[in-house]
Amino acid sequence: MTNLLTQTPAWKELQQHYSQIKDVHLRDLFQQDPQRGTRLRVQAVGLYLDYSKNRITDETLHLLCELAHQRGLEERRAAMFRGDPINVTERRAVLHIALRTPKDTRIMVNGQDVVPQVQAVLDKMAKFAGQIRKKAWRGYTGKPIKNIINIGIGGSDLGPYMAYEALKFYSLRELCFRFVSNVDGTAFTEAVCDLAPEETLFIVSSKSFTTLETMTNAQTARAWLVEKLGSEQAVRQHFVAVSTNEKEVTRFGIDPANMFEFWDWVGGRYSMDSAIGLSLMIAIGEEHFRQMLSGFHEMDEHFRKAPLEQNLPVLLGLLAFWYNNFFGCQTSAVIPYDFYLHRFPAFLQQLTMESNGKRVTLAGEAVDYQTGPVYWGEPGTNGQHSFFQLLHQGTKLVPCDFIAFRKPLNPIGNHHDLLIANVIAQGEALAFGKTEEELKAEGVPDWLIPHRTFPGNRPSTMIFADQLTPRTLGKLVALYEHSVFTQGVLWGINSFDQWGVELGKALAQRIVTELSENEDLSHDSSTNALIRYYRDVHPS
Ligand code: G6Q
Repeated sequence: MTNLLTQTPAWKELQQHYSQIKDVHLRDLFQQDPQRGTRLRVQAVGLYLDYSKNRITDETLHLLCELAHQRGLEERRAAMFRGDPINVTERRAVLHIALRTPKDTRIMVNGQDVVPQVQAVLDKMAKFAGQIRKKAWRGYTGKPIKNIINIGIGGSDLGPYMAYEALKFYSLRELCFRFVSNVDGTAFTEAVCDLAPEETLFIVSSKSFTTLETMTNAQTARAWLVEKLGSEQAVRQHFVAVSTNEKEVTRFGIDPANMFEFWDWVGGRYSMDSAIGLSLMIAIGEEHFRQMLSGFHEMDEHFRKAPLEQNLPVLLGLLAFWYNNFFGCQTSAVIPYDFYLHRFPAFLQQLTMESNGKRVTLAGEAVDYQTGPVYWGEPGTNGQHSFFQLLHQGTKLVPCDFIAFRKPLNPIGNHHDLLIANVIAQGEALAFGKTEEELKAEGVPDWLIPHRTFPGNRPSTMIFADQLTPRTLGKLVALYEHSVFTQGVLWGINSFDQWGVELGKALAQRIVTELSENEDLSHDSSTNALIRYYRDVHPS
């Protein structure tokens, strides 16, 4: 089934359907059906998904669901939940859903129930987080820990960093959290420049414990601490690890008792609810962390059980697919109208693009259709004063997801009304625009009319929830995880490997020695010249 997307009957029907619907305006769709705004929405698991401002009809949805069915979405979903090794290129199960499943479920991997292991690590995390929060964990000089620095990159950084920012409202404010990911020495320098080492804990988060950036930063952190505190003995009280690699953790000098484990069936970008979320648990406490997990689980269950037409992640995935593969949209914007979610677009970029930025099918054949779009975004209302111009009047069609909450966490004056009025207004303006006639009626002079016309018919989806809580965040992340999965199934690709990051890594290893050694260079002329230009100020 993998390479036959464009041969499926539903794809062919969708092509025909697309040619009929592609120029239909949202203004007409809304006029023809006064109930559209309440009919094309789903309220489930505490989220309100309004997808009525998308360029679809009932027929589109029906055909897209049919395509999902013909591409085997239900079977693939069952295979994931069962723990089958669906990450075929790495021969691994894909079981982030096991990280948030209730204690009494059984999920078998290679004949072993993984749920007790997950629960044991959660308990261990909770104990440690509690010790830090209650000041029971002491540093080398006997002082309590005040600063927590997560060292990790990619999946070992973006999730915990995003979630910490998202749930800062619930965090223990007397603790200071920082996230160091970049190998650029500035990242580490700036993170520690105002911190006392005797009050600082480093969490080295790395599934492999071999990642260049993370290990470089971890060694630098270790040297900084040992130099300031004057003893190697200090490492044990100031470093803990989150990893699958006990051997390397021990070699680094971290007590294996202070290693928080996860497993090869948790992909990096799907790991924020594993021990990779240790910094988050210290920040928000065990109870809130567990609430977040239950939010994830609620969405997992909804994804597993709800009919496709009523299934939030499936709908989101189908819409993304529709614009990507039929309207030819190259990008998709995600605009959270909540300042706490300011890292959410960056997190989603990895989740979506590392997962679905693939050019061959599961069977290794080149695809003859587009796969994952570019995701980008910024919080509203800020985006309105920068790139929204292009969304409204540019030549590109960019479907947008808006995320908003009914109740603010920080109610002051009428800020929240203004925020929500803006997000609702943007959806309306994008969909309906402003016509020549309307402008004329307002007395706009003829020469200015083309400049002030908004064509409309620009799609957006609104995800509305009650309030940004740990539980809601869990639901939102799982919503996108399963939307990515749905899209990957439609395209017949492996959403769970990331071979595309390997080549650059290997070349960097080679170039790093060439920068400092004066040996002959055998790259292309541009690469050789760049290396020589750098060597000029760093003679060996
Ligand atoms: C995510 C990727 C990647 C990974 C980082 C860090 O899905 O696998 O972003 O998370 O490369 O890897 P380590 O956790 O092994 O350091």
